Amino acid sequence: MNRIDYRVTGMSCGHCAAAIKKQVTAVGGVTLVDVHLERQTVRVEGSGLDDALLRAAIEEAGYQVAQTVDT
Ligand SMILES: [Cu+2]
Repeated sequence: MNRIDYRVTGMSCGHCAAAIKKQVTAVGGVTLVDVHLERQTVRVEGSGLDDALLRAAIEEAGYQVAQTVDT
């Protein structure tokens, strides 16, 4: 199992969180998506996670991935 944390800019409410969750959950291998609005982070857990696909999914939802957060 992998875990990747992204810093995502532009998320402001539950609708933003839901939009990101919907897109990212559709990426292969993803088992958990946890959006933290105050920290502006998105945590993704799963197996065989593809960083490029996850970033694309977040951008497709309409948000910018600023960086990956070291944990
Ligand atoms: Cu919103």
